[in-house]
Amino acid sequence: MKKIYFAGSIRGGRIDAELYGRLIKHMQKDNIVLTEHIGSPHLNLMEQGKRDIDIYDQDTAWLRESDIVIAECTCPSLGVGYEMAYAEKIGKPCHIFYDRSKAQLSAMLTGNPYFCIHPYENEAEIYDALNSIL
Ligand code: 6IA
Repeated sequence: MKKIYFAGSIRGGRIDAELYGRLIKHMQKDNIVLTEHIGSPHLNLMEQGKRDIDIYDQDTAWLRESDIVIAECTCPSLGVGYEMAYAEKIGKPCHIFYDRSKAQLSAMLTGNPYFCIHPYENEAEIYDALNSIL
């Protein structure tokens, strides 16, 4: 049972929110996902009233608490990019998934051998990879 920090786009765009939800559900079968709100369809409403400083403090605390960081990076997000660099800085294992038919990942991630990058073409490949990682 691992504590997982799952990262996915919020203000960068919610086009893949349903995918995040399915991935989180899958990982929650045998693990704890600290960031399960990332998959919520009601995030816009939930976001109201939360101060950015509190979001930052909570998320960086969760990053430090986590055993592993998993990111879905098909939809580009500055926040997710920041979290990847933060995870590297504190030495957390970091796995990055993206749909190679829809996106080109930043060279700042693909060019850094620290990250385990998983380009995929269909969703089933993500579950196979997650099963062997976790
Ligand atoms: O730049 P972005 O907003 O796309 O950054 C997304 C990333 O930053 C995610 O991986 C999150 O971990 C983190 N993040 C950004 N906004 C929030 C947030 N908003 N809550 C938690 N993490 C966030 C409030 C929603 C909440 C009340 C459910």
